[in-house]
Amino acid sequence: MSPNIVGRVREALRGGQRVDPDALIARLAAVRRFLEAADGQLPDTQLVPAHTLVERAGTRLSLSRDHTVVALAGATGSGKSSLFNALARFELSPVGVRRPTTGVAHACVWGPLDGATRLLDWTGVLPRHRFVRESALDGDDESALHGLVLLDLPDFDSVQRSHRLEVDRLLGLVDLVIWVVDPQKYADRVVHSSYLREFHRHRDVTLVVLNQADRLPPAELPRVLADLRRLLDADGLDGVPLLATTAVDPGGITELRATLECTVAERQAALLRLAGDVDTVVAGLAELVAAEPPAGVPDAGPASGLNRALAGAAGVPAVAEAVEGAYRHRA
Ligand SMILES: Nc1nc2c(ncn2[C@@H]2O[C@H](COP(=O)(O)OP(=O)(O)OP(=O)(O)O)[C@@H](O)[C@H]2O)c(=O)[nH]1
Ligand SMILES: [Mg+2]
Repeated sequence: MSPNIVGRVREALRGGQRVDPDALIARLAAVRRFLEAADGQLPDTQLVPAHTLVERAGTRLSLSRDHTVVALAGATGSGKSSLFNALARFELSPVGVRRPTTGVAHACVWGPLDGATRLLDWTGVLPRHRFVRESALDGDDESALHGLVLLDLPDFDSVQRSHRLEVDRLLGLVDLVIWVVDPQKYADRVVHSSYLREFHRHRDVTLVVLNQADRLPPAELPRVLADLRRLLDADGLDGVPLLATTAVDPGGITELRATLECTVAERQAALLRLAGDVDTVVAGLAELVAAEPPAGVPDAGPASGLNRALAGAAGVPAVAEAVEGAYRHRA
């Protein structure tokens, strides 16, 4: 892969932005202040996403920041386990003809397991499905991927409810998602409406691969990639990196591997993921505050407390102004 492509993928993955950990922590503290100010003022049920975020972000940031947790997600048979094994260079996760094959998540850690154990405990991947790639022991040059925790997920469109639950749980935790689609099913409605579209605020930590590229006549590949790009744009995922892969050919994952090397080296994915989560929560809270002022006097103490906290959480004055405007209007 040329340095140019690596650079472009890297730029696309973080939208040219870096997340400053202190700024992120300050925004999370502001969400916490908002929740304190909103206690008893706004309906509890509407505050659940913000409470969940504060809890989850606190845990993720307290666990290893040297690791990047990346999930392979997609429909059954798209080739998630095959890509997992190809990246690990070992047959770690069974690939089968029976569908669906993978029922619970499998994990592979590059580098020493010690530092990643608590992180893996948090993801809930069972110890017997955890594997280690440690270059010092196996002699391969895997050092560029040190810090990667790769997860092979079950199928998200599964006939098995337990598979879908496992996928949804893990998609809420991981730092970056690689969506694996194949030439036959890349346009399926459920992939786009139930999943990809939901991730539009996480564009910076989203990567899409068209796997099984070898099954397409070479002349067809650009057309299918262009069609998939059009669908991704419609999902609100314009600009996300889109790569073609062939899991059954060692040369067919070169770009994907190089992209993961960049991602791991930058150590930004966890922060970008959480920043996207804060954006999502703040957008929901801004609507809520604008729609429902606290009981009693609208712009007195509690209201300005909420505004100040939300402004801090938003990290952008525009949201604070919009919220303040809504209060003034009601007053
Ligand atoms: N030709 C070709 N076959 C592939 C490729 N990737 C996967 N396959 C085959 O596609 C089938 C499904 O692959 P899996 O890796 O088990 O797919 P999966 O996404 O993990 O499926 P589930 O675990 O059921 O969700 C297997 O027979 C693989 O050998 C590829 O790039 N090219
Ligand atoms: Mg599988």
